[in-house]
Amino acid sequence: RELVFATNNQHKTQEVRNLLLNDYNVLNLNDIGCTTDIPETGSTFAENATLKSSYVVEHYHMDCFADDSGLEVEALNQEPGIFSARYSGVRDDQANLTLVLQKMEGQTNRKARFRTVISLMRGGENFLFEGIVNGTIRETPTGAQGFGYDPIFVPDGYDHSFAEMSMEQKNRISHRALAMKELISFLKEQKQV
Ligand code: ITT
Repeated sequence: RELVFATNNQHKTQEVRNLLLNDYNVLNLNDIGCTTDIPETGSTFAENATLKSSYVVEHYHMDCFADDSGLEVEALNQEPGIFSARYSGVRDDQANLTLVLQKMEGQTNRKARFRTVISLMRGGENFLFEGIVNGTIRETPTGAQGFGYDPIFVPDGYDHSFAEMSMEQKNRISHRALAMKELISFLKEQKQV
């Protein structure tokens, strides 16, 4: 069975493929020949996830799901939030992460969370799933795995940043994994109907 995941992000694709391994063959935008950078003009994760999933339904007539996610830092009024991919003005993980660290200099409240909202378009209906992981922002980046803000995010209850964890470890606790868990149980439930 195949499931379309409306993303251009290779890291997201890998994480999600790993989670759906036994159930679905996951096709991303590249795999279905879509080279558009789908405009994310919404003001919430849910709106942006829905814009991405709806684009595929409209142009490719395929059911699909999309993930919109980001880092919310308490001391920065929940920024970068929906602007996570281009916080520094450009799509550059290193520059974005550096900007967060700069803004957090001298800040004692280091609480943050990662949030993912997934929009699943099925038979013209939109279903939303959310995953959140709480943690703190490191003073300096550590680790080389993962992507985005992983080197500066330490999930609560752990001493290591997401970038110091294997994909399997991150997939046991991450915001994306939690949202995917909801999506997977929804898909399983639906099959019984
Ligand atoms: P698609 O829209 O094509 O899926 P994207 O990278 O543009 O890919 P988003 O619009 O959802 O994805 O932006 C999310 C940004 O938030 C992403 O570029 C990272 O900088 C950050 N981010 C999201 N999930 C993350 C994770 O698990 N670890 C680290 N950073 C993450």
